[in-house]
Amino acid sequence: MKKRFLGVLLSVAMVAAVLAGCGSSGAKETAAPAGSETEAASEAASGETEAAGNTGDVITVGFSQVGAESDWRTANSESMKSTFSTENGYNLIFDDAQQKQENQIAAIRNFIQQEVDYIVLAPVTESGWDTVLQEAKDAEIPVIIVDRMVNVSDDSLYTAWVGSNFKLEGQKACEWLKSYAEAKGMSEVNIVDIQGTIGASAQIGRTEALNEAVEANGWNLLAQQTGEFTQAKGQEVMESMLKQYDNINVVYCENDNEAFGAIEAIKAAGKTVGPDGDILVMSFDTTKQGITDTLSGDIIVNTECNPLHGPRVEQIIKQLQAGETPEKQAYVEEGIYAYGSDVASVSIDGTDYEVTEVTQDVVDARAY
Ligand code: GYE
Repeated sequence: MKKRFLGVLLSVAMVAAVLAGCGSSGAKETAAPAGSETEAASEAASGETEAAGNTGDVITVGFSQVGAESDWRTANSESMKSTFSTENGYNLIFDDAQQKQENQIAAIRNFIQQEVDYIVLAPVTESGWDTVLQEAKDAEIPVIIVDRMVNVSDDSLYTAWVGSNFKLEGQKACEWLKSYAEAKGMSEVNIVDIQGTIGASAQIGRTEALNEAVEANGWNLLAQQTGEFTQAKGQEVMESMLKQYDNINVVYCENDNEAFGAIEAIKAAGKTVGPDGDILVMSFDTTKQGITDTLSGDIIVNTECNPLHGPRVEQIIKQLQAGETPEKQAYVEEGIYAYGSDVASVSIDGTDYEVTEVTQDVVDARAY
């Protein structure tokens, strides 16, 4: 008797779990795009999903992620996955585009076919989205852009965006360098720029800020080349720059992983990094490893770029679910982290931004 009752309960739970995998929109059972993971579906298959009281509440989110190029990206993917979990009432279809826009476009078309409730897009580059976003709009699926921006002719092609002010990040880094160079009496700034993925907002903003600072301060910009936000490419590019120029004293890496690669290349070439070394390494992101390298001085300044967008995107979805209008564009607040206390703050367009000296406590507090 007891056994039979349990059996009935189990099958009810399994049916509910399978239903939960279908999403509230009654999504058709079409195949997920290649590289996609459907959380609820896989958990339902393994029988892990709890019986949901009201399966109609499950929200299906299709997330097109750029790739897995950096520590920042890993932290960002984890934030999205832990927020849009089955336990939190979501069916997340996660697609890794391996840094290719064509894969992102294919993923979005699949999400549309599957009639997901929301499409979330972390776009690899800014341009080239008009057609596919129009398709999503025609299908009446709200699109939320996260992290980098899209450059579209019509703003109504997306519902909301949340991410960083990449130009401001670059300005903070450059103002810091200007003050540091003054404080240290550096007679010349011979700088090279290892850029991010060309055409990505994070690259565009950070490069633009550097170009303006080079102009304004009379720095010597020796070379500028993409490292595609990866450690391997960062190392390769730094190696070749070191071969070409023997007077580099600053490298502006547009993310932490490029900085890790650049540091390897500098050390392999028999040169040193750090406050008393041959080359100052600048970086962006402040991931755990990045900030650890800032504590040692290997990275002299690291401008924060926050990857924890999961809860921010969820907030937008909650507002939409409640019939509210989320902010069209929202910037995340970010800090500046440096080795030592030579520069206390920087000022950009009349606003002061405090510089945090990295200590072991700061490193310990960094979760990703
Ligand atoms: O800085 C980098 C990542 O778009 C903000 O992309 C993001 C950037 C981040 O690969 O590490």
